[in-house]
Amino acid sequence: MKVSLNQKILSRNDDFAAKNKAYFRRRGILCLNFISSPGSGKTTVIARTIGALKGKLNIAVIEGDIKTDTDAQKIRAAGAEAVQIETHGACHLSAEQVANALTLLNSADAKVIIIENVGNLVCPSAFDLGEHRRVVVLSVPEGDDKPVKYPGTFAEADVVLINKIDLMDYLDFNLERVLADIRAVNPDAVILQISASTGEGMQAWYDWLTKNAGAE
Ligand SMILES: Nc1nc2c(ncn2[C@@H]2O[C@H](COP(=O)(O)OP(=O)(O)OP(=O)(O)O)[C@@H](O)[C@H]2O)c(=O)[nH]1
Ligand SMILES: [Mg+2]
Repeated sequence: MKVSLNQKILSRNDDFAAKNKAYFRRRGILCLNFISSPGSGKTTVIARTIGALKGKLNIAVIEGDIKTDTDAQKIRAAGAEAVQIETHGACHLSAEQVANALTLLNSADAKVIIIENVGNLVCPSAFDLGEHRRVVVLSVPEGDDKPVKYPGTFAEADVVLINKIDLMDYLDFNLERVLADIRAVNPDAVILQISASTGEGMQAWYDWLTKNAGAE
């Protein structure tokens, strides 16, 4: 009984994901789904990216949080349009919520839509939102054991951003282990080391994004 209810929820989600995909295709938009633990730096990465690519790549953002619109406010302050979804307790975004958010976006000329999912490394990876690529952010203070503890999320990443590398010297973080553990479940992911605070390593991320958005 429980299995069949889960199947129904996922199949309904897949229907909306297909609609979202069609929406992105019609408009020539690249859609990214950002997944990570709370506080790994998703909003900071996205806000810095908006600032760095202003005038070159038009980015709009859909923010997912259990409560508050503070992340959407940060994105607007960085200069991009943002729609906030409050999930009121749900630990992930659904494709239906994203479909509703798309009706509220005015950015007719957006080339990229970034969806910042609810912060955790478990539930979001089970729900296709219709995105083209998944970006998983892992930050140094979280510890170097996360890829082995949450292999499913890392296995489905197209890009892994190892963030907060400015803190590497102060914390016990075995980078070689992390790289090997990600590679073990996902040989193809692009892995980039960045600091969204200092800007170190961010250019490689901007290059990946502009190339994949067809805006080189
Ligand atoms: N030292 C350092 N701090 C960072 C970096 N990136 C983000 N932070 C800080 O980490 C904290 C959390 O960053 P957010 O961008 O809010 O993280 P988030 O993943 O969006 O968090 P949730 O939306 O709550 O899941 C903030 O205090 C940021 O200033 C970084 O590269 N280095
Ligand atoms: Mg955030």
